[in-house]
Formats: sequence, structure tokens, C-alpha cells
Amino acid sequence: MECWKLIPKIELHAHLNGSIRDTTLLELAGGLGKGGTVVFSGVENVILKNDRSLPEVFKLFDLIHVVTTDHKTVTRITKEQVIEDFASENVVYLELRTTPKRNDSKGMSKRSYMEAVLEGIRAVGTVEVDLSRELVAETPAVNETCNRTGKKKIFVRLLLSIDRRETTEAAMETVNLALEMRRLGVVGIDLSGNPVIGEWSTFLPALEFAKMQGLPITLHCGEVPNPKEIHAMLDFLPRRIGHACCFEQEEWEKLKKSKIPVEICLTSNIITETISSVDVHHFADLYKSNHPLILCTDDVGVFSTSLSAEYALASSAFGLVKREMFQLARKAIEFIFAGDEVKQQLEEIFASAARGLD
Ligand code: 6MZ
Repeated sequence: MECWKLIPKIELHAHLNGSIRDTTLLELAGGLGKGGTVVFSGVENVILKNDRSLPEVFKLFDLIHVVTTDHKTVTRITKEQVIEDFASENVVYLELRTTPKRNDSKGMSKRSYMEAVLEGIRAVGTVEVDLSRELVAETPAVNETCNRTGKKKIFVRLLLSIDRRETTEAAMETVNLALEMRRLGVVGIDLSGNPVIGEWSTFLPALEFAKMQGLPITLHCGEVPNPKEIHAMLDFLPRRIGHACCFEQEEWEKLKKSKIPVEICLTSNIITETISSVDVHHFADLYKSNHPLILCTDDVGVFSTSLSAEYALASSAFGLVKREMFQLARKAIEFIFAGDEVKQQLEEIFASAARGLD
């Protein structure tokens, strides 16, 4: 695993509340258990369960949200669990996605939720975080994964997720928030949530508006069989899609023609049984066809994985050697939502790492 940890990596599909360590969730649930808000033993069983079907995953998310959704906790999980954990994996660019949440009982609006996320990112002290274009302009370019102080450096950008349970108005509120927060590191919009809930037509007006405003969009697409929706999503021409598990021949043809990059989350797909085993995973065909793809984690906490573990799995399952895996990681630069300046800096990081390969 150490060799996969050492190569620089780009993470483009990671959900904030899915990326929390079990130990932290248990600690937080323990606190709520003492206050009588949750029954700790029940929560413990759900958190420590290893095999999770797709419907069970969404029940778990509802539970995680009970445990995490107050400003202080959102700040903490962003700082400790997510940014520091990804940096320790040698992730050099992280596009972290999260669903802005309104929670009246905690005095939380979608905006104040996002401010708590930003506070968590800014509070990171153990690694140097590059959060927005403005900061890049102020800081001299550093071409290595470590800066002058010897700290690791990670670029972090945010995607705001629209949950499939939301109304058109709520989705529009998220898009407007993303537009307002563009200067603060928000680079795009994601559509996610339980794939058996909600209609494409509900989210389309907000997604079209986002596209019109120049916000890049990624869609969870084909996590369950739904040919009509898959076709509509591909016709929308998002900048990327996630998963693409339940495609039929016609959909594969359309996808390949479109060249829309696919965010691949191997362990997530296997644990949720959207793909029966890694040897029949569509990664192999897409890779062979030279279709743009990016190896990602989805939810490192929920699926007990890491980006290095996903690289190790892909390498062993599909017979790819270190240099090929390195190229796969490097190619992801093309598909990030941040601008050319960041791409240029990432190119330099990978060029420098390539010299030390083998
Ligand atoms: C679809 C997923 C997901 O936004 O609260 N999410 N949506 N498919 C998946 N694959 C298993 N994994 C996570 O993070 C948790 C939310 O991300 C979405 C769900 O809406 C979940 O509630 P945030 O930070």
C-alpha cells in the first residue's frame, strides 16, 4: 500500500459526510447518546457494520447527519477527517463535495453550513491548504508537494451537492450559494443522493441555470438501472459523471461518443452491490477504450477505504503497473474543475514526481 501512498493523487469524488472515520462517528454518537438524543448501542451497530447495500448506505447517511450536523462538528470533520486525512494519503488536489444543509433547530442555513466547512478548511495547520484562486495569487507558486516550511501542500476545491430529495427551489438555492461562493473555493455542482428518489425534471432547471452561469456540473449517473434518466443526463452533457454502473449497450455507446469523464469508485460499487465483483467492473472496458476516467473513493469512512487502497485494488484487479497507475493519476488533471493556473501547478507536481518514479 505504501507505494500507492507515495504517488501524488487527485481525488474528484469524495463526499464530506461519507469520509469520516468510524472512531470519530462513534465518539460523536457517544456524546449524543449521553444527552439522550440517540441510543448509542443502536448507532454503534450501524456504524460498525461492514457490508452495506445501497439502501442501507442511505439510512446510514441519515444517521451520520444526525450526529454531525451542527456548525462545530461540521468544522471539525472537515478539518481533521477530511483535509488532513486526504493530505496524508498524498492527495495533492481534492475536490470535496457536500450537501449544504438547513437545520432550523441548530440555527443552521445552507450558507452557515458552508461557512462551517470553510472554517474547517482554514483551520488546517498541519498541511498547507490552497483554497481559492485569490490565495494562489497571493502565494508564490510552489512546485513541490511540500512548501518551504516542509509542510505538505494540498489544493482543496468544493462542489456543492444537490440531494435528490430536494425540491427545485432548494436546488436553486444551492446553485445560487455556489455562485456566491465561487471566490471562496467553490468550483461546481454535484447531483447525488438516493438514486431511487426524485425525478431528473425536478433538478433540471437548477442544473441548467448553473450551466448557463458557467458552473461545471457532475452527476451521479446510473447507480441503479434507469435508462430514461441515464439518457437525459448524458444529453445534458455534464462535465463529469460518477459511477455509471447500470448502463446498457446503448448507454455505453452514447457515453463513449460523448467522452464525458467518469469518476470510478470501485470499493463503493462492490460493497453496495451495484457491481457484482471487481473483475466485471466497467473500469476495465473504459480503460481499454481510452475513455477518460478518474479513480476516486466516494466515501472513505462508510466504505473503510482510502485513495491508495483504490489504486492498489485497480492495479491488482486490472494488471496495471505503477507507471500506468501514475499516468492515470496524472491524467485526472485534465478533468478537475479548477482553472488553468491550478492545472499548471499540478502538472509541475506530477512532472517532479515522475522524475522520482521507480
Ligand atoms: C449517491 C451519495 C453516495 O453531502 O452530507 N452520497 N449519493 N450515491 C452514493 N454512493 C454510495 N455517497 C454519498 O455527504 C453525504 C451525502 O452524499 C451523498 C448522499 O446524498 C449523502 O447523504 P454530505 O457531505
